Amino acid sequence: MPTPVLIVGHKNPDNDSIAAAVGYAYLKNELMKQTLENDPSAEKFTYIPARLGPLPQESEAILNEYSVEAPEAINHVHARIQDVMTPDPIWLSEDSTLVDAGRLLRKHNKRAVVVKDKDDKYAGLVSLRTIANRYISAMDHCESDSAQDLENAANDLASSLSQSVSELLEDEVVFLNKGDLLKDAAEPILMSELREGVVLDEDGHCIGIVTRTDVAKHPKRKVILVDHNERSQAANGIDEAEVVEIIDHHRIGDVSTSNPIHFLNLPVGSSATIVALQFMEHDVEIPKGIAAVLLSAIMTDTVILKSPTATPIDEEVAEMLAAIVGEPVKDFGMKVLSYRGGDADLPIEKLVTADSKEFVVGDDTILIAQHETVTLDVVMQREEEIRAFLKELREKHDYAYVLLLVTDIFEEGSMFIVEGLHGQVDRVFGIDSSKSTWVPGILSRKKQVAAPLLES
Ligand SMILES: [Mn+2]
Repeated sequence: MPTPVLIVGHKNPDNDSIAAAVGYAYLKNELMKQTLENDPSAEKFTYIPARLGPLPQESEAILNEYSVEAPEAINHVHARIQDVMTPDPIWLSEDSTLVDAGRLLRKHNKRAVVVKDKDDKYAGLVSLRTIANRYISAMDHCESDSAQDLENAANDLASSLSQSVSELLEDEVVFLNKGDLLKDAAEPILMSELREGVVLDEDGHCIGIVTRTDVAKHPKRKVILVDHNERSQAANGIDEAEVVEIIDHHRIGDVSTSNPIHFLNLPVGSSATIVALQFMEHDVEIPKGIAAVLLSAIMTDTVILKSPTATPIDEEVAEMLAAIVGEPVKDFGMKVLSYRGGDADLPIEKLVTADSKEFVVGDDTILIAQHETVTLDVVMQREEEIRAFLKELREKHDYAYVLLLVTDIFEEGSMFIVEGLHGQVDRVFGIDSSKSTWVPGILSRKKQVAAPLLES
């Protein structure tokens, strides 16, 4: 069995955390295949992409569109029963005899055998201990060493051999679920006389056995972190896990490891960019689906390469991936952002106030809000609703005016929507903002809008 290695992004995952996990798991599994071709005896690992929360809308859409499997949802990386159990334990049917049990235990050198009922469900456990007790109880006949007593004991033993196992089931068995935390299960197992636990599934089938030796192993789950390297953002139980690699593009945080690891952190626009670079470094071909997933994350993390965090490396990688996908970068990016649903369904309050700031101008207080978009027309279809909300805000907080900039990052300009006394805005920008007005070149609220308004 290959050792599983989880590849997981941060809590509350964004598209980059999903994409980097999916892409990197694919690459690592390909590299594992290559390793095994060269050396079949090499240690085997299987890389499993995982996520610590729901799929973002755009991730779900892209994964579906390109038929790429979504990462598995997990809640933590604590060691679980299933990480240590011996799966598919040896078993006997209910009508088996003690002889059958003894043979099986000897053959497999085990301490216990599962008894199944006719529906294949768990019926009980026969252990060496029960068998030994049965054996010893036959000695009750040996009150003396007389030939008669010994013969009685021998007869009793002989009859026990044909006894059904269902009469000899252990009564104090510890039952476990495969998802139970190992640390919670350890004590009951160590305390039980049997010192083994039985793992049942929801339907009552026995799927594994955990011995006290298994519990004592304290296995650490292996984890590769992508798109984060801070404990606060990492899976619960991260301190108990073994972080074996980190791929990230954020500031260096506080995840620590006991061994040197492959820690790749680059100041680029997305973790997906770094994953794509790793494909190139290892000369592994990127399938179309994986290319689409990675490109989608560059698109969302860098807002189609328009964000100040986007670098020339992101641009190059995006072009390379877009060539594989067979769509121009910008078209693909627009598609991904449109999957976010965003502008059409965004609650009005979020659209207006998610990025808004009050400023004091003389005796007046004003509010300048900004909403960045790639679908200006969709936003402007909601103009009436927006204006009603701006009016409400103004009355509630007694602003002189409220200005919403709807900034189109492609057209590189902003639509000015003003409610209230718009004279100042008109003077400073040379416009008539009694109705919504497009002002080209305005992208920065701070530098290009707030500053001149405050200085006027
Ligand atoms: Mn990211």
